[in-house]
Amino acid sequence: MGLNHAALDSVEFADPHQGFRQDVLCGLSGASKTLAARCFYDHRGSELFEAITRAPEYYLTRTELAILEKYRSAIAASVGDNCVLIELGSGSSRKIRCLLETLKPKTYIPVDISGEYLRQSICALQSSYPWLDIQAICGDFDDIVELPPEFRRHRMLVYYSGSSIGNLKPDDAEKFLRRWCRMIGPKGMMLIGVDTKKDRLVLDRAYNDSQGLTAAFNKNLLHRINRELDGNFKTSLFEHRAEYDDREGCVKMYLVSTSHHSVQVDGRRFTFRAGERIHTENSYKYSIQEFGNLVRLAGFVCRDVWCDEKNLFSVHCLGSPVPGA
Ligand code: AVJ
Repeated sequence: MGLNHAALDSVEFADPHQGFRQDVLCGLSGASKTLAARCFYDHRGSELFEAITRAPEYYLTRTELAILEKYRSAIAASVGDNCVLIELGSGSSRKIRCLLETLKPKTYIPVDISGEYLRQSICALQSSYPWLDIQAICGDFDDIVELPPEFRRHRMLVYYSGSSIGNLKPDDAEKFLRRWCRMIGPKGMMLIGVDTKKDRLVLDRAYNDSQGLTAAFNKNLLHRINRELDGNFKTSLFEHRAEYDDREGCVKMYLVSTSHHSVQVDGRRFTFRAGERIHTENSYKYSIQEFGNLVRLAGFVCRDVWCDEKNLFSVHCLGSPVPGA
Protein backbone atom coordinates (compact mmCIF):
# COMPACT_ATOMS: atom_id res chain seq x y z
CA MET A 1 0.00 0.00 0.00
CA GLY A 2 1.02 3.59 -0.40
CA LEU A 3 -0.28 5.26 2.67
CA ASN A 4 -3.95 4.95 3.18
CA HIS A 5 -4.63 7.34 5.97
CA ALA A 6 -7.96 8.95 6.64
CA ALA A 7 -9.58 11.09 9.24
CA LEU A 8 -10.98 9.32 12.26
CA ASP A 9 -14.57 9.49 11.03
CA SER A 10 -13.88 8.03 7.62
CA VAL A 11 -11.27 5.36 8.25
CA GLU A 12 -12.16 1.83 7.23
CA PHE A 13 -11.73 -0.48 10.20
CA ALA A 14 -12.54 -3.72 8.46
CA ASP A 15 -10.15 -6.56 9.23
CA PRO A 16 -7.07 -5.56 7.29
CA HIS A 17 -5.22 -8.80 7.72
CA GLN A 18 -6.21 -10.35 4.43
CA GLY A 19 -2.95 -12.25 4.33
CA PHE A 20 -3.90 -14.33 7.37
CA ARG A 21 -4.93 -17.38 5.36
CA GLN A 22 -1.75 -17.31 3.33
CA ASP A 23 0.43 -16.66 6.40
CA VAL A 24 -1.08 -19.70 8.11
CA LEU A 25 -1.14 -22.14 5.20
CA CYS A 26 2.41 -21.23 4.21
CA GLY A 27 3.66 -21.34 7.78
CA LEU A 28 2.22 -24.77 8.51
CA SER A 29 3.34 -26.30 5.19
CA GLY A 30 7.10 -26.00 5.62
CA ALA A 31 9.46 -28.63 7.00
CA SER A 32 9.55 -26.73 10.27
CA LYS A 33 6.21 -25.17 11.12
CA THR A 34 6.02 -21.50 11.93
CA LEU A 35 3.47 -18.68 12.20
CA ALA A 36 4.24 -15.01 11.50
CA ALA A 37 4.14 -12.73 14.55
CA ARG A 38 1.55 -10.43 12.93
CA CYS A 39 -0.95 -13.32 13.17
CA PHE A 40 -1.17 -12.81 16.94
CA TYR A 41 -3.15 -9.60 16.73
CA ASP A 42 -6.78 -10.30 16.11
CA HIS A 43 -9.06 -8.56 18.61
CA ARG A 44 -8.62 -11.23 21.28
CA GLY A 45 -4.87 -11.32 20.68
CA SER A 46 -4.62 -7.55 21.16
CA GLU A 47 -6.54 -7.88 24.43
CA LEU A 48 -4.31 -10.69 25.65
CA PHE A 49 -1.19 -8.76 24.74
CA GLU A 50 -2.46 -5.77 26.70
CA ALA A 51 -3.01 -8.10 29.68
CA ILE A 52 0.57 -9.39 29.32
CA THR A 53 1.89 -5.82 29.47
CA ARG A 54 0.29 -5.51 32.92
CA ALA A 55 1.57 -8.85 34.27
CA PRO A 56 4.00 -8.41 37.18
CA GLU A 57 6.73 -10.49 35.48
CA TYR A 58 6.51 -8.60 32.19
CA TYR A 59 8.79 -5.69 33.07
CA LEU A 60 9.09 -4.32 29.50
CA THR A 61 6.06 -2.03 29.15
CA ARG A 62 6.18 -0.68 32.68
CA THR A 63 9.89 0.08 32.39
CA GLU A 64 9.56 1.77 29.01
CA LEU A 65 6.76 3.97 30.36
CA ALA A 66 8.89 5.00 33.32
CA ILE A 67 11.78 5.89 31.00
CA LEU A 68 9.51 8.04 28.82
CA GLU A 69 8.13 9.80 31.89
CA LYS A 70 11.54 10.41 33.35
CA TYR A 71 13.11 11.80 30.17
CA ARG A 72 10.11 13.56 28.71
CA SER A 73 11.69 16.99 28.73
CA ALA A 74 14.84 15.70 27.03
CA ILE A 75 12.63 14.05 24.40
CA ALA A 76 10.73 17.30 23.89
CA ALA A 77 14.00 19.22 23.55
CA SER A 78 15.23 16.81 20.86
CA VAL A 79 12.02 16.60 18.86
CA GLY A 80 10.63 20.12 19.14
CA ASP A 81 7.08 21.31 18.50
CA ASN A 82 4.60 20.44 15.83
CA CYS A 83 5.86 17.07 14.67
CA VAL A 84 3.89 14.42 12.83
CA LEU A 85 3.94 11.47 15.22
CA ILE A 86 3.57 8.03 13.65
CA GLU A 87 3.19 5.05 15.96
CA LEU A 88 3.82 1.57 14.56
CA GLY A 89 1.66 -1.06 16.26
CA SER A 90 -0.19 1.38 18.46
CA GLY A 91 -2.30 -1.27 20.22
CA SER A 92 -4.00 0.26 23.23
CA SER A 93 -2.26 3.63 22.65
CA ARG A 94 -1.29 3.63 26.33
CA LYS A 95 2.39 4.54 26.10
CA ILE A 96 1.76 7.27 23.60
CA ARG A 97 -0.13 9.39 26.14
CA CYS A 98 3.08 10.59 27.73
CA LEU A 99 4.47 11.60 24.32
CA LEU A 100 1.24 13.29 23.24
CA GLU A 101 1.14 15.38 26.40
CA THR A 102 4.82 16.23 26.17
CA LEU A 103 5.16 16.88 22.44
CA LYS A 104 1.70 18.20 21.48
CA PRO A 105 2.20 16.91 17.94
CA LYS A 106 0.49 18.46 14.95
CA THR A 107 -0.92 15.07 13.96
CA TYR A 108 -0.88 11.62 15.54
CA ILE A 109 -0.96 8.66 13.15
CA PRO A 110 -1.46 5.33 14.91
CA VAL A 111 -0.95 2.28 12.71
CA ASP A 112 -2.30 -1.08 13.81
CA ILE A 113 -3.40 -4.31 12.16
CA SER A 114 -6.18 -4.92 14.70
CA GLY A 115 -9.01 -2.79 13.32
CA GLU A 116 -11.69 -2.76 15.99
CA TYR A 117 -9.09 -2.55 18.73
CA LEU A 118 -7.53 0.47 17.00
CA ARG A 119 -10.93 2.13 16.69
CA GLN A 120 -11.68 1.72 20.38
CA SER A 121 -8.23 2.92 21.44
CA ILE A 122 -8.35 6.12 19.43
CA CYS A 123 -11.90 6.90 20.54
CA ALA A 124 -10.67 6.86 24.13
CA LEU A 125 -7.65 8.94 23.14
CA GLN A 126 -9.73 11.50 21.31
CA SER A 127 -11.95 12.05 24.34
CA SER A 128 -8.88 12.58 26.56
CA TYR A 129 -7.30 14.95 24.03
CA PRO A 130 -10.01 16.78 22.07
CA TRP A 131 -7.39 19.09 20.52
CA LEU A 132 -5.49 16.22 18.93
CA ASP A 133 -5.63 15.57 15.19
CA ILE A 134 -5.70 11.76 14.85
CA GLN A 135 -5.39 10.08 11.46
CA ALA A 136 -5.43 6.34 12.03
CA ILE A 137 -4.17 3.73 9.61
CA CYS A 138 -5.55 0.26 9.90
CA GLY A 139 -3.12 -2.14 8.31
CA ASP A 140 0.24 -3.88 8.35
CA PHE A 141 2.98 -1.28 8.78
CA ASP A 142 5.36 -3.55 6.86
CA ASP A 143 3.32 -2.64 3.79
CA ILE A 144 4.07 1.07 4.12
CA VAL A 145 6.73 1.93 1.56
CA GLU A 146 6.33 5.67 1.30
CA LEU A 147 4.82 8.54 3.23
CA PRO A 148 2.83 11.44 1.78
CA PRO A 149 5.27 14.16 0.66
CA GLU A 150 3.34 16.85 2.57
CA PHE A 151 4.50 15.21 5.82
CA ARG A 152 8.02 16.38 4.99
CA ARG A 153 7.07 19.94 5.81
CA HIS A 154 7.02 18.83 9.44
CA ARG A 155 9.39 16.81 11.52
CA MET A 156 8.29 13.20 11.36
CA LEU A 157 8.76 11.21 14.51
CA VAL A 158 8.24 7.46 14.33
CA TYR A 159 7.61 5.72 17.65
CA TYR A 160 8.18 1.98 17.65
CA SER A 161 7.67 0.83 21.19
CA GLY A 162 7.83 -2.28 23.31
CA SER A 163 10.87 -3.89 21.68
CA SER A 164 8.70 -5.06 18.80
CA ILE A 165 11.85 -4.66 16.68
CA GLY A 166 12.92 -7.84 18.52
CA ASN A 167 10.46 -9.89 16.46
CA LEU A 168 12.83 -9.44 13.52
CA LYS A 169 16.15 -11.20 12.98
CA PRO A 170 18.98 -8.63 13.23
CA ASP A 171 19.46 -8.52 9.43
CA ASP A 172 15.77 -7.82 8.92
CA ALA A 173 15.77 -5.30 11.75
CA GLU A 174 18.54 -3.43 9.93
CA LYS A 175 16.53 -3.41 6.69
CA PHE A 176 13.45 -2.26 8.56
CA LEU A 177 15.37 0.63 10.14
CA ARG A 178 16.97 1.58 6.84
CA ARG A 179 13.56 1.75 5.17
CA TRP A 180 12.11 4.03 7.87
CA CYS A 181 15.25 6.16 7.88
CA ARG A 182 14.67 6.81 4.18
CA MET A 183 10.92 7.40 4.53
CA ILE A 184 11.10 10.00 7.30
CA GLY A 185 13.62 12.14 5.45
CA PRO A 186 16.50 14.33 6.64
CA LYS A 187 14.64 15.96 9.54
CA GLY A 188 12.96 12.75 10.62
CA MET A 189 13.50 11.04 13.93
CA MET A 190 12.74 7.67 15.42
CA LEU A 191 12.10 6.76 19.04
CA ILE A 192 12.45 3.06 19.58
CA GLY A 193 12.06 0.89 22.68
CA VAL A 194 14.51 -2.00 22.87
CA ASP A 195 14.73 -4.76 25.45
CA THR A 196 18.25 -5.37 26.74
CA LYS A 197 20.19 -8.59 27.30
CA LYS A 198 19.94 -9.73 30.89
CA ASP A 199 19.83 -12.61 33.34
CA ARG A 200 17.95 -15.46 31.70
CA LEU A 201 15.81 -16.01 34.81
CA VAL A 202 14.24 -12.59 34.37
CA LEU A 203 13.49 -13.39 30.73
CA ASP A 204 12.15 -16.86 31.57
CA ARG A 205 9.71 -15.35 34.01
CA ALA A 206 8.62 -12.58 31.64
CA TYR A 207 7.74 -15.06 28.88
CA ASN A 208 6.28 -17.76 31.16
CA ASP A 209 4.14 -15.60 33.42
CA SER A 210 2.37 -17.24 36.34
CA GLN A 211 -1.13 -16.28 35.20
CA GLY A 212 -0.56 -18.11 31.91
CA LEU A 213 -1.22 -14.98 29.84
CA THR A 214 1.68 -15.58 27.47
CA ALA A 215 0.53 -19.18 26.99
CA ALA A 216 -3.01 -17.96 26.28
CA PHE A 217 -1.66 -15.33 23.86
CA ASN A 218 0.17 -18.05 21.92
CA LYS A 219 -2.73 -20.50 22.00
CA ASN A 220 -5.05 -17.79 20.74
CA LEU A 221 -3.27 -18.26 17.40
CA LEU A 222 -4.83 -21.73 17.21
CA HIS A 223 -8.25 -20.43 18.30
CA ARG A 224 -7.99 -17.73 15.66
CA ILE A 225 -7.22 -20.32 12.99
CA ASN A 226 -10.24 -22.33 14.15
CA ARG A 227 -12.46 -19.23 14.02
CA GLU A 228 -11.32 -17.70 10.78
CA LEU A 229 -10.04 -20.60 8.71
CA ASP A 230 -12.41 -23.36 9.70
CA GLY A 231 -9.71 -25.16 11.69
CA ASN A 232 -10.12 -27.90 14.25
CA PHE A 233 -7.07 -27.44 16.49
CA LYS A 234 -7.48 -28.88 19.97
CA THR A 235 -5.51 -26.38 21.99
CA SER A 236 -5.23 -28.87 24.87
CA LEU A 237 -2.86 -30.87 22.63
CA PHE A 238 -0.33 -28.02 22.59
CA GLU A 239 1.92 -26.52 25.24
CA HIS A 240 3.44 -23.05 25.33
CA ARG A 241 7.24 -23.00 25.55
CA ALA A 242 9.56 -19.99 25.71
CA GLU A 243 13.33 -20.57 25.66
CA TYR A 244 16.12 -18.06 25.85
CA ASP A 245 18.83 -18.81 23.32
CA ASP A 246 21.76 -16.92 24.82
CA ARG A 247 24.00 -17.52 21.81
CA GLU A 248 21.60 -15.52 19.67
CA GLY A 249 20.29 -13.31 22.47
CA CYS A 250 16.74 -14.28 21.61
CA VAL A 251 13.68 -15.60 23.40
CA LYS A 252 12.06 -18.12 21.07
CA MET A 253 8.47 -19.15 21.55
CA TYR A 254 6.83 -22.37 20.45
CA LEU A 255 3.59 -24.28 20.64
CA VAL A 256 4.63 -27.89 21.21
CA SER A 257 2.37 -30.75 20.16
CA THR A 258 2.07 -33.26 23.00
CA SER A 259 0.93 -36.13 20.77
CA HIS A 260 0.99 -37.44 17.22
CA HIS A 261 -2.17 -36.13 15.58
CA SER A 262 -3.49 -34.23 12.60
CA VAL A 263 -5.51 -31.09 12.15
CA GLN A 264 -7.67 -29.69 9.36
CA VAL A 265 -7.33 -26.06 8.35
CA ASP A 266 -9.17 -24.53 5.41
CA GLY A 267 -9.82 -28.00 4.00
CA ARG A 268 -6.17 -29.04 4.27
CA ARG A 269 -4.60 -31.56 6.59
CA PHE A 270 -1.52 -30.94 8.72
CA THR A 271 0.14 -33.67 10.75
CA PHE A 272 2.04 -33.11 13.99
CA ARG A 273 4.50 -35.54 15.53
CA ALA A 274 4.62 -35.82 19.33
CA GLY A 275 7.02 -33.10 20.42
CA GLU A 276 6.84 -31.25 17.10
CA ARG A 277 6.82 -27.46 17.49
CA ILE A 278 5.21 -24.51 15.79
CA HIS A 279 7.62 -21.59 16.07
CA THR A 280 5.41 -18.62 16.94
CA GLU A 281 7.75 -15.77 17.82
CA ASN A 282 11.29 -14.49 18.23
CA SER A 283 12.11 -11.76 20.70
CA TYR A 284 15.69 -10.59 20.15
CA LYS A 285 17.46 -8.66 22.91
CA TYR A 286 20.25 -6.13 22.36
CA SER A 287 22.88 -4.54 24.54
CA ILE A 288 22.96 -0.76 24.16
CA GLN A 289 26.13 -1.06 22.13
CA GLU A 290 24.81 -3.78 19.84
CA PHE A 291 21.72 -1.79 19.04
CA GLY A 292 23.84 1.33 18.49
CA ASN A 293 25.87 -0.57 15.90
CA LEU A 294 22.73 -1.80 14.18
CA VAL A 295 21.18 1.66 13.84
CA ARG A 296 24.41 3.08 12.44
CA LEU A 297 24.55 0.30 9.84
CA ALA A 298 20.97 1.23 8.93
CA GLY A 299 22.01 4.86 8.29
CA PHE A 300 20.79 6.51 11.48
CA VAL A 301 22.68 8.59 13.99
CA CYS A 302 21.97 7.72 17.61
CA ARG A 303 21.21 11.02 19.34
CA ASP A 304 20.35 9.70 22.80
CA VAL A 305 19.86 6.48 24.70
CA TRP A 306 17.85 6.37 27.91
CA CYS A 307 17.63 3.45 30.34
CA ASP A 308 16.12 2.60 33.69
CA GLU A 309 18.39 2.22 36.70
CA LYS A 310 18.67 -1.55 36.36
CA ASN A 311 19.28 -1.37 32.58
CA LEU A 312 16.29 -3.61 31.97
CA PHE A 313 15.11 -1.62 28.97
CA SER A 314 16.36 1.11 26.64
CA VAL A 315 14.82 3.85 24.54
CA HIS A 316 16.94 5.01 21.62
CA CYS A 317 16.38 8.36 19.96
CA LEU A 318 17.57 8.23 16.35
CA GLY A 319 18.04 10.94 13.78
CA SER A 320 19.30 11.26 10.24
CA PRO A 321 22.98 11.93 9.77
CA VAL A 322 23.51 15.67 9.52
CA PRO A 323 24.27 16.46 5.86
CA GLY A 324 27.93 17.36 5.45
CA ALA A 325 28.92 16.44 9.01
C1 AVJ B 1 5.34 -7.13 21.27
C2 AVJ B 1 7.02 -8.44 20.29
C3 AVJ B 1 7.58 -6.88 21.94
O1 AVJ B 1 8.53 -9.90 22.38
O2 AVJ B 1 8.03 -9.15 24.33
C4 AVJ B 1 5.18 -10.77 24.78
C5 AVJ B 1 5.45 -9.91 22.36
N1 AVJ B 1 5.15 -12.22 23.18
N2 AVJ B 1 5.02 -11.97 25.30
C6 AVJ B 1 7.75 -9.36 23.18
C7 AVJ B 1 5.27 -10.93 23.43
C8 AVJ B 1 4.99 -12.86 24.35
C9 AVJ B 1 6.41 -8.82 22.66
N3 AVJ B 1 6.58 -7.85 21.54
